[in-house]
Amino acid sequence: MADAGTEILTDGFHLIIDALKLNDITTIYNVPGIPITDLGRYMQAEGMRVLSFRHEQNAGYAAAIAGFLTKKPGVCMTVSAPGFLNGLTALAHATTNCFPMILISGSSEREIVDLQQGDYEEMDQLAIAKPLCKAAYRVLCAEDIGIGIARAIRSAVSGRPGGVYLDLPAKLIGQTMDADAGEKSLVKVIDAAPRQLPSPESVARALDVIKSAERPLIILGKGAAYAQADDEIRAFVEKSGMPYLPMSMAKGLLPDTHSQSAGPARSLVLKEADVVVMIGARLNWLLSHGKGKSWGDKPKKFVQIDIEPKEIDSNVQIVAPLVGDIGSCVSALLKSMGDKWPTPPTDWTEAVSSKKEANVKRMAPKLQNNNIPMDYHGALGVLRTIVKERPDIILVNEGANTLDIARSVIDMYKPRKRLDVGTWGVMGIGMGQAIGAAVETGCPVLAIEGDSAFGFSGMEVETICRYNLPICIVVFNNGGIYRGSDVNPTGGLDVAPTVFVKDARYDKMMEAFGGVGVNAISPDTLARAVNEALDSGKPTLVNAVIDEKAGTESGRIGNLNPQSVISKK
Ligand code: ADP
Ligand code: TPW
Ligand code: MG
Repeated sequence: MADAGTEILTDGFHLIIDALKLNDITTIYNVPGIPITDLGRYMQAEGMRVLSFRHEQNAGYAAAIAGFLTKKPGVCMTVSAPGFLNGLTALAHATTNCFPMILISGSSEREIVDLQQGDYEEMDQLAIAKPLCKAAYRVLCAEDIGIGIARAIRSAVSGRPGGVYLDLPAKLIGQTMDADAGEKSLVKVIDAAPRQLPSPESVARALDVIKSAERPLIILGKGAAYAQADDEIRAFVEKSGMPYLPMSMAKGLLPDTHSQSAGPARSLVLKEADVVVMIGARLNWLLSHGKGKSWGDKPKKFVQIDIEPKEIDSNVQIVAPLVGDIGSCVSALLKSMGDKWPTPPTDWTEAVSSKKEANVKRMAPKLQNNNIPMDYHGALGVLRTIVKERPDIILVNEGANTLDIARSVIDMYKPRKRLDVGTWGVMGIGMGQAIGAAVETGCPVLAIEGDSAFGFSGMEVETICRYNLPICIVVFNNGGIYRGSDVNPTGGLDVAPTVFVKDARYDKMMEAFGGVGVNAISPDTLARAVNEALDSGKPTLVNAVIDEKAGTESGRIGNLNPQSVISKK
C-alpha cells in the first residue's frame, strides 16, 4: 500500500495476491520474466510459495496435477506470447484430463496488440487460449481483479473440472486504486464446486439395470479418484460384490490386491460383462470407445456416473445415466441398495478370479528374473516390491513400454498415488508431475521414466535439486524410443529416428546439480539405490540400464499406428 496525498492506494500486484490468498491459493508454479517478475517476488514476500521452473510446460503440468490431487485449481504463471504458449500445452492437457488449473499469463498492451503494431511479445493470447480450455477471461481494470479471479476459480473446479486461462495485461498489474475500495472488490468463492445430486428416478433406473446383470463389471476412472469419495466408492464396490477394473490413475482407489479387482483379467471382463457401471471414466480410445473387438460380441448395457451430461451417449448408448457428482451418486446408490443387495452369480465372479489367478501366476517368474542387461520385468519386479513396502509413495510414470508394463505390473494400494500420461498419452508430464506431487502432498515420489519420456522435462532435475524435493527418478535407459536397436536401412550416417546415444548416463545429470546419481545394471543395484533414495529423501536419479531389444513398438498400443501398403520392414 502506498500513500498518495491523503488517499491510501493499492495496485494490481497486491490485488492479485490478496484475491488468490483470500481463496486459499498459496502455491504458484511459474517461470519469471516481463511482466510478471515482480508479481512473483511480491507473492513470495506475502508468504505465498512461488516455485520457478526451467520451462513453462513443466510448471503447467505441476499445476495440473496439483489440481487433480487437491480439488483446488493449480496455478501456473507465465510471461506473454512464448511463455504463454509453452504453458498452454499443459492447460489443454488439464482440460482434456478434467483437472482444475488456472494459467495466468501476463500480456502486452491491448491498444498495440489489437492494432498489430508489433509490441514486445505481441499476441492475442485470449483468442488463442479460448478453444483450448474450459473458460478464458481477461481483466482490464484493477477493480475487476477480485471478480476475475473468482470466475477463474469457479470455472476451473465446478461441474467437469478443467483448465482456465486468465489474461493479465502488464498495464493492469501496475494499475492503482483506492486500497479500501480494492479490498472491498475482492471476492471469496463460496461453495466453488457444489454437490450435484442425481435424480431419484435415475438412481432407481441404474439399480434396476445392475440387479438384472448376470456378469456385471464396474469401471473406475480418474474422475472417481479425483472426486475423493474413497469410502463411498469402496462401500459400493464391496456391497455390490461386482468385479471392478481400475483405469490407470484410478488404481489404488481400492488396493489392487482387493479380491474384487479384475485388473489382471481385463480382456475377459471387457468381453464377457453384460452390465458395465462406469464411474468417472469415459468411453474414449482408452476403452476402445465401448465397442469393437475388445468388448466381444455379447450385448452390453452401460450405466454411467458422470458430472458432465454431454458425456452420456458419447460413444454408445447409456441405458442408465446418473448425472451428478460421484460422491452424491454413489451415496444415493448405496442408500437405495439397502442391507440385502444380491451378489452377482458366483460362476461369473469365480471365472474372473480364476482368470486373474492364472495371469498373476504366469507373470510371477518374469518379475523375479535377474537378467543383465535388465529387461522391463526384471527391473519393474523390484520397483513393484518397493511400492508394496512403501504404499504412501507417489508413483509418476511415463514412456511407452516403461509406462504400459509398469502400469500392469505395479500394484497400487492407496488412492491418487499413481500419476501418469493421462488421456492424451502425453510424454513430458514426468518432472512437472513429480514436483507438483511432492510439493502438494509432502510424500516421497518415485518417477519411473522411459529415457525418451524423461528427455521432455529432464532439465527440471535442477528444480528438484534447488528445492531439495524427495524425488527419486528411475530412467529406463533402453537407448531409444520403444527400442534402442533400430538401424538406418540406408546405412547412412544418421542413426534411426527412434535411437539415442548409446550407453548414456542420465545419472550424471542429477550429479551436476548436487543430487545423487546411480548407474544400475542389475535389479539388486536398482533396488538398493531406490530404497536409499526413498529413505534419505535426497533428489536421486537412477540410470537403469535396460536391454535395447526388450521393448516393443509403441508399447501396447502399436495397433494404433497407420500401416503403409507400399513398404514395411
Ligand atoms: P479415465 O481416463 O481414468 O478413464 P477420464 O478422464 O476419461 O478417466 O474420465 C473422467 C470422467 O470423470 C470425466 O468424464 C469427468 O467429467 C468425470 N468427473 C470428474 N470429476 C467428477 C466428479 N467429481 N463427479 C462426477 N464425475 C466426475
Ligand atoms: C508430447 C509419442 C509416445 S511414447 C514415446 C513417444 C515419443 C517415447 C517412448 O520411449 P521411452 O519408453 O519413453 O524411452 P520405452 O520404454 O518404450 O523405450 N510427443 C508427445 N507425446 C507423445 N506421446 C509422443 C511424442 C511417444
Ligand atoms: Mg526408451
